[in-house]
Amino acid sequence: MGRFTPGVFVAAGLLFFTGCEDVLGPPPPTPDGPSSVTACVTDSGELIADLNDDGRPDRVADPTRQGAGLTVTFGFGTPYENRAGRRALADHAGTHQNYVRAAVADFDRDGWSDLVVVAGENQLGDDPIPPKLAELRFGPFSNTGRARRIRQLDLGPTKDIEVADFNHDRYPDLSAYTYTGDGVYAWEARLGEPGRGLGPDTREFTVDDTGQADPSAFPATGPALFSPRC
Ligand SMILES: [Ca+2]
Ligand SMILES: [Ca+2]
Repeated sequence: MGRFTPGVFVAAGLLFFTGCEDVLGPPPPTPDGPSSVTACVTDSGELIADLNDDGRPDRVADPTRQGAGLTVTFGFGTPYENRAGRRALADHAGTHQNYVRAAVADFDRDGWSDLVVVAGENQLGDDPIPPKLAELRFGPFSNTGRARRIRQLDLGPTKDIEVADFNHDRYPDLSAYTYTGDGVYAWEARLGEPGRGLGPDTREFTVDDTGQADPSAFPATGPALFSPRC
């Protein structure tokens, strides 16, 4: 009793991070119901929704449509505007991974937009490098990308991601441009499903594994098909 061992310090450190009581703050409390802000999409394809459940609309923009330029403006159009790019939304991983890609959509259609984050080392050379981080964070999520409910995704070595519509149901899907090695890329689809959104058990298929797939040819639907126009 009372002896501090390295194991005690490791355990304390794990509690510190899993409890999210560090400078990046905690995730929003679990909401009682859907957001009071109705999600909509602007003429230029930006999603307007309350992502962090503070009652103020937030704006999601990604001019690249491939997860590489995602920026959220929390409190958009209010005196409380606060911008967060994909690295800030990736939590601690955002500051020390070579690449970070992020996408936002309400994948499980519970009325709260969700955040997908993929991060790791850049793909280079013969062997694919699995991502260090591949997560679906169920909304609402904080200005630092923290959520109470997180699901690990089995995305392979990934270069780009985007919100897409493959099977024309009401659930947003995810398009992933993945590295299969030796300079060859494949284009994969992960289908959003009721209740689960995305996960290792949701349906997936390869759209193109010829190595010729050009990410600029992705069906760049973004969130536009899944929310009404503003
Ligand atoms: Ca908000
Ligand atoms: Ca959701």
